[in-house]
Amino acid sequence: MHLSRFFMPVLRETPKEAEIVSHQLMLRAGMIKQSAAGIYSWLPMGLKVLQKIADIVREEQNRAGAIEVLMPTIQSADLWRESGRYEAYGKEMLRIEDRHEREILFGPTAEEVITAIVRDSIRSYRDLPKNLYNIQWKFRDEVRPRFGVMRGREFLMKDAYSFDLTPEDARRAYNRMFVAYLRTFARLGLQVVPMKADTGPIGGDLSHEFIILAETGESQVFCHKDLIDGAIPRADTDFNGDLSPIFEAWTSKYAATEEMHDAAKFAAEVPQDKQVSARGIEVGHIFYFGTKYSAPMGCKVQGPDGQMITLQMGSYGIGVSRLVGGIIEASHDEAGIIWPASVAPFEVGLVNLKAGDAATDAAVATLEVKLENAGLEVLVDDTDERAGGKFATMDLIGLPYQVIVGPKGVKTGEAEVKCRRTGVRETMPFDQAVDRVVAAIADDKHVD
Ligand code: 5CA
Repeated sequence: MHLSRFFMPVLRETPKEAEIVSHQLMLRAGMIKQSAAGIYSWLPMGLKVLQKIADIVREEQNRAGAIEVLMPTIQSADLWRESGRYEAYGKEMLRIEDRHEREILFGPTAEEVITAIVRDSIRSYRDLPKNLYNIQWKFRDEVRPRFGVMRGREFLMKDAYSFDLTPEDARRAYNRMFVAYLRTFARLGLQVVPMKADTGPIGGDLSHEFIILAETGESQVFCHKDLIDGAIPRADTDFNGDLSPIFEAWTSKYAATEEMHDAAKFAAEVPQDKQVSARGIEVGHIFYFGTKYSAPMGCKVQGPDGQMITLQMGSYGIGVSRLVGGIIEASHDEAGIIWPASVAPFEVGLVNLKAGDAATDAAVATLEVKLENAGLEVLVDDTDERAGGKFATMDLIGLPYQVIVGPKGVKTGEAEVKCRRTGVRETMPFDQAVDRVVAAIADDKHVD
């Protein structure tokens, strides 16, 4: 992609309305544009990141055995009356009336929709277990939408729903999602701690929030320090096997959100030098709630000995659009964003320091082809802005590597390679620059 033809409306000034750094940087890097309070358009740079995050979430859901569906954004009020949640959900639900004066709503979550699907299509215990997920826009009429995409009103969520015959099977389903989440967040370049959490309007009594520790987090959290870089399960983990040792390893040490925090227990269980009390951003939340929806909605199947059994359910959310802001909160410096390679909108920024100079243009074109043939996504800065402005823009948008080519280097056949994260710059022959960047990106993306 050539910057001169792309659409990346960067801002030089920090917008006053943005309180936290991720919101400021997303606006400055031309990733999003607010359309109404808590509602955003995703511009190309933002959309690319959002899609890459969704793809990683999808891969790890599939690996764990979940199956993708796509449910509507608009749901019927009657369905929510079946579970008894229509009145209870309160003002966060956007209630709409259609032309026939039928009550509909913009879904804030999808337990009712999925429970009706499974109720009407699964008859026998032989069809279980099932875990169905979708990545779909949700709407919650938050009292105080703020921090850009971190607390929006319209936001993209991955929501998965598990259906099992027994509570023991449901616990296994819970563990599969728990492990999938550890892998998902690690691949997104995040250190995330699962913490005992309150279940709120979703319900149930077993629940974990997956939390990024960051100063701008909306909630106070408490945990054992060792959990901050705990062991990430490998890709070849057997999701049909017993995952409880992994669950135990991560949950035997203290970790709780403010609502679940027990100060006396924290003091007793965690040595003082291991006590972490910090702000956190919730990027995922998993729930086991048994028959809360399946019982009132009549979601049951025929069991092995013929009688009807009400299904055990859990639900598992990831804030896909919130993660865009969350990753920036966790990874930036004073010059701008520092994308982990796995979600970077482009992997390399190729800077032409003298666009219009035939020899420099030719060298840049050759490098572009070589990098793209190696499988990398390249953003070529072919504009006629001055060098200082180009460097500032590249640092702001945070691509993991920059390859800088000017007339001097062209004479000696050399380019400068800059690693955005470390800031280290090195001059080397063109081919070596390509090899260096290709190897470094592969290395950055690698998670066992
Ligand atoms: N049905 C369950 C699980 S699928 C559920 O809705 N869970 S939730 O309420 O915890 O939401 C799941 C995730 O969506 C949260 O962990 C959070 O990352 C994200 N999320 C929730 N509200 C917002 C919001 N207003 N803006 C952006 N992301 C949000």
